[in-house]
Amino acid sequence: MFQHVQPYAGDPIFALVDAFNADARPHKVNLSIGIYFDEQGRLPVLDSVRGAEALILAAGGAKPYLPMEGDARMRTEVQKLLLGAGHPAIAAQRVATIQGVGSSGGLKIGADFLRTWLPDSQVWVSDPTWDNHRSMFEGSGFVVNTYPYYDAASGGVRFEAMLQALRGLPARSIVLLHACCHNPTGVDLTREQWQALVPVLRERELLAYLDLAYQGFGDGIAEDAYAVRALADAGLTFFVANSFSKSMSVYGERCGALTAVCADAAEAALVLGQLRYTVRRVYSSPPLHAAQIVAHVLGDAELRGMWEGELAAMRERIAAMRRALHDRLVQRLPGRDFSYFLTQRGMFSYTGLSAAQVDRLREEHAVYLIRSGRICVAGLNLGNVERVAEAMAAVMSTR
Ligand code: KET
Repeated sequence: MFQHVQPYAGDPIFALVDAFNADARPHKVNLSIGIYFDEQGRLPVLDSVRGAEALILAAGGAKPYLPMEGDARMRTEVQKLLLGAGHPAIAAQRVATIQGVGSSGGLKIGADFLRTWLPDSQVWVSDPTWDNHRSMFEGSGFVVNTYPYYDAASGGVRFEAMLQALRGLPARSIVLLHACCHNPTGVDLTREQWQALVPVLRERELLAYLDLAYQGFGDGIAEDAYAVRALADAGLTFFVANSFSKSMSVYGERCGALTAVCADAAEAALVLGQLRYTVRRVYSSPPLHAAQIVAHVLGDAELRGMWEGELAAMRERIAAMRRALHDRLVQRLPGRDFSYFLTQRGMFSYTGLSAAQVDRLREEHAVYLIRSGRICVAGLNLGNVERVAEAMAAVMSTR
């Protein structure tokens, strides 16, 4: 029956984590997967999340099904977090949100919905992007193309080439955009560039699909939602999948959502209906615990304040690690430009290391990163940054 099934080579990110876990060298360093580790190298449990879980337990712990679209309080809080409380799009009821199974679940439900309702469209992702974007949209039956994004020469965005590519797309093309903290490069559009993108999206009738997986890890909660708010302010119709995996350190709980900002309330109701139906056909309804955590952390004033402080601390520690790695590399390899570590945003940095250099880092130095040269800066701490800088300098100086 299944002898024709093709072997699965494994996911490059998860496979690297497995290899790291199996590595017996005590000095090994994990800079692979996008997970925030604290200064002690531990996966933190936030006090705000512990507080939410205490409230959930105290409430008695009944476990009913959630509706297909998820928990109402969670969905309302997500809209306020993305758009800002009191955004006119929310008041106009032109925003439809479903709870996801992580942001991946939201992305995928959105992809299935779009495949049904925009069957002639193709998808365009940044070059490069998170590998799973392509897999997910191809899995939904889309042809996935790339638009120019990262400029290796300058370490910036090829913005003119990007705009030109988008200007040439057919109407209703789906354009996947990283709202902040671009994965894998750490290089984001500026506010001016987002504003320059808006008329192109509108005039070419493109559907922006924002991925907001790292809200709060760039410059702040509201700051990192700039793109979402800019598109909503401009009256565009667009999708945004957002994640709490990183921002609340709740990876395995699968906390996330999908939001469609629509033209008006009637359209939002239609979209919500079909998103619910898509959910019903795939996994029926989302996880209860995830919804309750997010609803409490965002909605209870005390927990919210606590969370904002904890998120700021994570953001600041990552920024400090960027500086620490930068300074140590500059010391070791004077004359080279490492300023990209300081200007890139979020958990990731694109180091420019070749796949061969990445292999040497892993094999000779027990430093694990993705073969694209992406490092997860949140895996650095004061106990390992020296060693990582030394190892990087060693492989960089023998190109
Ligand atoms: N979008 C982006 C851009 C992203 O980097 C991730 C995860 C997700 C969505 C999925 O998040 P979640 O809400 O947990 O479903 N990225 C890291 C982990 C992974 O590959 O799954 C990573 O790039 O390492």
